[in-house]
Amino acid sequence: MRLILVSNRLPVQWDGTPNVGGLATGLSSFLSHWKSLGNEVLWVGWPGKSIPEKEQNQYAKKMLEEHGTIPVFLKQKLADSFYNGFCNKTIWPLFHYFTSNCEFSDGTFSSYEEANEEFAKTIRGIYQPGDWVWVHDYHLFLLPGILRSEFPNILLSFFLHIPFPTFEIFRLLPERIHSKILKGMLGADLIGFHTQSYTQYFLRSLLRCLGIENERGIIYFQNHFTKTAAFPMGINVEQFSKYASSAECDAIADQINTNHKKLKQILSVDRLDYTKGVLQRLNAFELFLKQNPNWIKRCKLVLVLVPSRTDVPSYQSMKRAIDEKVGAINGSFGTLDWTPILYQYKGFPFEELVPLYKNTHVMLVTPYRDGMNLVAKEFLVSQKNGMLVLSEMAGASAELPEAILVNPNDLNGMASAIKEAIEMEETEIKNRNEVMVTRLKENSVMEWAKKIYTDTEDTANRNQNFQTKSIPPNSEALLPKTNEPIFIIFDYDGTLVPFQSLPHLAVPTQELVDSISKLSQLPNVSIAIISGRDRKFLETIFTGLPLHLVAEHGAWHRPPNKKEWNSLFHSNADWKKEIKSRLEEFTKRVPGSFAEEKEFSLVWHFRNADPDIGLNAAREMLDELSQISSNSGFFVQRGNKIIEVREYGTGKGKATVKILPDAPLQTFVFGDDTTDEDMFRELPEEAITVKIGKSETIAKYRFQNTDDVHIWIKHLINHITNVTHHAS
Ligand code: GDG
Repeated sequence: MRLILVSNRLPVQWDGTPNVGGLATGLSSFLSHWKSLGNEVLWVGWPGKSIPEKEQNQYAKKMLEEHGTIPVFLKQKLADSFYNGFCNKTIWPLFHYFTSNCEFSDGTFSSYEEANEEFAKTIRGIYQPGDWVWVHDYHLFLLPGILRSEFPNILLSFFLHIPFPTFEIFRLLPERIHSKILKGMLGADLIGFHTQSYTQYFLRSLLRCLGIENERGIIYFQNHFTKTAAFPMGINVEQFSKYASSAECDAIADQINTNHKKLKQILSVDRLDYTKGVLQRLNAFELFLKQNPNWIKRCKLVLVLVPSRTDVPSYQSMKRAIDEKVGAINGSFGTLDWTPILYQYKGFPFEELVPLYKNTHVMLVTPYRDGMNLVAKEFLVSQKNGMLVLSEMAGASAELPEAILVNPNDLNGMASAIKEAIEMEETEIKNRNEVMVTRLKENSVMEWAKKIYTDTEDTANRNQNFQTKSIPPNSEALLPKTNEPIFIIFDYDGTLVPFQSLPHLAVPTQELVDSISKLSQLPNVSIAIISGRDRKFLETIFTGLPLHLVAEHGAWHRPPNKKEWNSLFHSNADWKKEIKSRLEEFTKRVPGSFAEEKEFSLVWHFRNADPDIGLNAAREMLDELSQISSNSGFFVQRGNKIIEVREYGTGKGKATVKILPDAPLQTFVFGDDTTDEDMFRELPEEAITVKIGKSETIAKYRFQNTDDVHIWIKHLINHITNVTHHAS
């Protein structure tokens, strides 16, 4: 299988030199493994520079041959507005909770859309069915949606490397932008986040911004399922630990250390960015020295800052502020024979970075906000006896609770954490690190990528199954095959009529009533309406029609042309009183919801409630009632924006069996809800079972909506009339 990896930047820069970053380094082991299984990899991305049009073919050829990469060519002006504009001035600050750094502009968003289209264009040129396409990060939110609309069966994953913010932050994006972002992401089969919280925030934004619900993290949107889940990115543990224990690493570590042998090393390694909280970290170090003068001349802070976005004015002024602070601390605490901060404004090769980690006693990873932070993990597998001080706001903190966790806004807390770490007993450090390292080994970057692949494939299979069941309503497969009598069963709400805000508003059109009437009068045709509705409602709606009516999920039956209702089951509804008062309590709490009482059941409706509050309360109710339902004579079932509590043994399935004549029949059954699955289950194998709508089903076929049912009824009438006509 071929993997097409898509990220804004390629693992090599425009001139072919490697691009330092978590993704390229981390994924290398997985990619080698993937290739060793006989698979191919193509990496699609922007080279980071505009390439003149006449050189593009030559350049693309060279990049493919030498690095297996496919460049996306963006004109300089577009790249500026897309990357420096919308990506770095809007999404990056907003998703890291720096709302005041955030700029909103329709112009840069248009460029963002255009750039995503350019990526799609490049992929269109190479994509072959069967490829796995894996899109990375916030630069390409719209790409999955574009690809899905062009290639409905594409196997497609999306991974977000930065945090997904809470709904209140996300909604700060103008509606036309945030809805496009969410819908774009939903084009993927799988959306991965670093943590459970980011996943929850995303799901909540979907609910609040677009009203889209999820079922345990699975979303159904535009005829397609998307799974969302947390996949904390790991590192290539073997690469780091192997090199860290090599003689070469020790030699370099020794060399670095010669001038400072007796000093305990505190280390900080970051790309220079305001999200990293570098100035605050320096303030904390200064406070630590003030509060603990005994550590003066006994420690040093190695501050590595990798230059980044150097052409952006705010980054330049941040750099100046850091330079000044380092100068001030070194000036006020330093002496001729001791400089507290060793400041390195540059990147180091891997061969020097690991020895630096290994020499370290205290590793400071204290960003204000960070999607994951791989430096913390790399340090842990490379260190000899070093303690990690980690910000609670880094995604990594969810996996590394044995580190000393700090709030980067709490200066005193940070200074105390440095003291605690630098003075911690060796055995304590070892014990804590051992647990974390074991965890990191189990969740390496290799496992991460494999899990993303298998989960994407699972969801794609689910989509495939779903697609194969879908059938047009006028299909031959849905027509009677023999001369045996026909028995048709329809559920009511969601099958014959669409849902409405209030149950009494869901009534059929005259046209539908006429169709059903016509069908019911054809020779050898019987029709049953089996619904959760009460007797009175069904009687009123279908007055005068020769139908079997079954009310309250099978509790009552009225045969065609009869006035009397028979009870199909015996009831002992002792449970109703207690449950009714519970439902009323929920109704008081959730504005817009209401409870409905039927003879053998109680229904709580939350269709008109705030979607978020309604859903949360429904989950709580389901949980609570399920706990007490055993041996209580009732059971609880979730329906479409309702929760129904019903007398035990009154299901539609059992009722269907009771009303079906004991003779050879061709049976057709239509239903949309979980309660209808009982009917599908109880019917003989030959029955034609049809599910209306999207959720999981055991039915043989699927219709998209109630319109399909209406078309089928008309189609059947025509078919029977023609057959009878030809026969006579
Ligand atoms: C995103 C998210 C998330 C850094 N300095 C040097 C160097 N590095 C390498 C580290 C590490 C990588 O860069 C940085 O990883 P981070 O995790 O900190 O962040 P990014 O990749 O920039 O950004 C972040 C990540 O994606 C992964 O999903 O964790 O939250 O913002 O691998 O080793 N490498 C070398 N010399 C350096 O000086 N060789």
